[in-house]
Amino acid sequence: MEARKIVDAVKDAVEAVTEPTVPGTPGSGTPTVEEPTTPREPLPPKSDQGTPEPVTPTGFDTGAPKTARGQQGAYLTTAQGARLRDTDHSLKAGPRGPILMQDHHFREKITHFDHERIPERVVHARGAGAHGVFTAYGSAETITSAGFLKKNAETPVFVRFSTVLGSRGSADTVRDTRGFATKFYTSEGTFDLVANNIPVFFIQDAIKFPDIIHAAKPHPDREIPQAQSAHDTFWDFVSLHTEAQHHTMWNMSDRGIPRSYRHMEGFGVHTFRLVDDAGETVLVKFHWKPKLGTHSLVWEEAQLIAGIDPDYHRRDLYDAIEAGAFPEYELGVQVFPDTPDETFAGIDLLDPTKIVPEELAEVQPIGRLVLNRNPTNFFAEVEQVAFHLGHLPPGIDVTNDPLLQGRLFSYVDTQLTRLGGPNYSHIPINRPHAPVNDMLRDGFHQQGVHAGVAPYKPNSLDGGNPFETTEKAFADLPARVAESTKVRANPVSFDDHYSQVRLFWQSMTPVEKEHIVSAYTFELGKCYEQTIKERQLLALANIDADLCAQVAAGLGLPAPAASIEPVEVAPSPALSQIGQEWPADGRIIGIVVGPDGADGAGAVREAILAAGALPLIIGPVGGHAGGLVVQRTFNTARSVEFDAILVADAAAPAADAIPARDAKAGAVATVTVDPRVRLLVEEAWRHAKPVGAWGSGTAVLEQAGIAGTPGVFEAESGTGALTTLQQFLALHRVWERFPATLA
Ligand code: HDE
Repeated sequence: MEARKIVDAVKDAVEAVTEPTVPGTPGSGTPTVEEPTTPREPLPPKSDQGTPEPVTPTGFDTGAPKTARGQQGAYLTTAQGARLRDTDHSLKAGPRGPILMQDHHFREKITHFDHERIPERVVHARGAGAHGVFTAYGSAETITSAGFLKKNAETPVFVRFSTVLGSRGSADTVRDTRGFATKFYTSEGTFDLVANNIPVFFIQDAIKFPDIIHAAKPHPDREIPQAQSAHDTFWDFVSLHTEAQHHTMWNMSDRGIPRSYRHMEGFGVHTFRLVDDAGETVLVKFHWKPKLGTHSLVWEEAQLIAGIDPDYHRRDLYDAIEAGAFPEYELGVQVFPDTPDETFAGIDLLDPTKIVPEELAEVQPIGRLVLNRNPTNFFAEVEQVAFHLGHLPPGIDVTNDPLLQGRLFSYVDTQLTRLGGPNYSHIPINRPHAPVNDMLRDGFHQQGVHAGVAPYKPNSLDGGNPFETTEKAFADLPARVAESTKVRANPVSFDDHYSQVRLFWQSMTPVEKEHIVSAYTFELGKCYEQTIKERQLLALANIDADLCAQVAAGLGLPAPAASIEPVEVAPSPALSQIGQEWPADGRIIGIVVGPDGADGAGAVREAILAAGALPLIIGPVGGHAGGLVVQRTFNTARSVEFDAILVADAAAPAADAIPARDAKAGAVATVTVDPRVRLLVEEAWRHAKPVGAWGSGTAVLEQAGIAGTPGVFEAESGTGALTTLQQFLALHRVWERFPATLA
């Protein structure tokens, strides 16, 4: 498995007794203490990094080496390539004099700097991206003519994950929807699957998008709160516009706080239409299934991480790729007959607030995505990538979903401002890998040097070139449009706002239900207006009386009665995240050692690496502990960084611990264990993570008062502890530690 490859490299590095290669090391070389002054070639990129393919703006392979970008050569130059003697001092009239207007280097440097920022995305501003490859299984060949879905076809991709509400610098682990947008550079034209980690959306008609986003973004007067839905305007809108209730419950569930981008499903949300070689069509919904299973944070953990490591999800993605634990997802489709009513099992396929339960239409796997290269430059790749639902290759088409139809307008429109004009497809990350022969000319930032004199059709001056064709061409399907009257209205079938929310609620396990109740109670508890809370309780009453009663109790309000008769629904177990076993690839395990290391800690570290997970040694201070390199100290470690803790030493207070006052210790600790280590295991325990110990480390479990509880174990040796730990990690968390009260 790929996870092993670089994990092995890490191992080799450790064996060579140099510092271990910890994912996230910034450069590809070891810096010197003195400023280097001898001219030298630039350092190579890090081995985990990739760049967009070197193709021209018109999609041709340039044959240029992939590294021939950005900095080249030993000497600093101006933007025009003239070498520079000095970039540290402006040109002045004497050392104390004013700066001279003549200083063209100063002006070029500062002017360019002044314009380094571009507008952030109005939604999905905060993101992280990676390159990868998509390999088709061939199972979709019978339903689509798309070449990239033919058996074993390999297509380069770029994926951008994102949150929706926050600004570019906001924290990763906020409660929010996540974007999962994939650009497939197919040889028949780029395909963008611009998906979310939640299969339904807040609204049914694109014209409501500014409303939901204005409601969910920070309040316009004070611009708070940042990147979260726990505020009055959000709940004001969703409680009035009740078609938002389904998406909102997904947000309130554990899906709103994923453990990582590697542990997230993705959904195309809308129904798409696939067309085969004979022109026959089917309707489909796209699903991404993560190899590692869907897995979430717990709320307190998410909140702590937002402060301790706001970059948690990006770091996880980049570190996992660098460590060789390549994120993997399977692409699947639910397939429906393309009937005139565009309905399946009574569910309107054009309503983006509805799912089709997997039990009714199985998700059929059609290919595998592996993310295997980090970006080389965030701005050039992750920031400038531009997705659009209209990027469709032959074989994939849209439907009349009114949300989808509006998106077909919005994405191009937004790029015009964000990327400064109509030529954003010429930016390296957006360049198609299919030959481009369009007749789009000129405009800001034109990168193509178009030959010919006749960019119009028909022409004879350029020999009539380029020509229209029906061969492998995108076809606008002759889909039927019902004879109708112009109206501003939705189909009647869109009126049911509650039955599928109830379906979701009833498909949850008791512990998941408990999290949903807490999330509603927390978010509504943060609202100031009583009316808004009461109005949202009315919506909850229409979803489920128990849910409503629990939330109302937490808010100290009476639970209202339902205003509609709740419908009976058949639960969909596929919606739950709990109850299966998953690989533990790339999970992070902290190993607490003492000043001299600990018996068996080195062997456990190696065994964890060999299993494709990431061990981090936590020692009293930096440097070495026994033969081990300390990667986190008692001072720098915090439980939320780890999926599990192994304690190999009794962890006496380190020199810098102030047991009675250490801010991280909370209450005064009984002092034979370092207060920060005690906090580490206590928090891991609160967050339902496995905690194991061997040797003198078992004393820490005793002192933390958690010994003997579910998921807390003592072992004879380090390797014994690891075996038990793996069983717990496969289940993601130790939920039985906290018996759920809800049935
Ligand atoms: Fe988007 N959305 N969206 N959206 N969306 C944007 O495009 C929009 C919707 C999604 O990583 C914007 O380039 C409208 C659903 C993702 O670059 C903008 C409507 C789904 C991303 C836009 C929707 C999405 C965006 C902002 C209602 C899930 C991030 C910047 C009709 C299926 C892409 C940009 C990236 C980004 C408009 C609804 C997913 C403004 C009008 C439903 C993953 O064009």
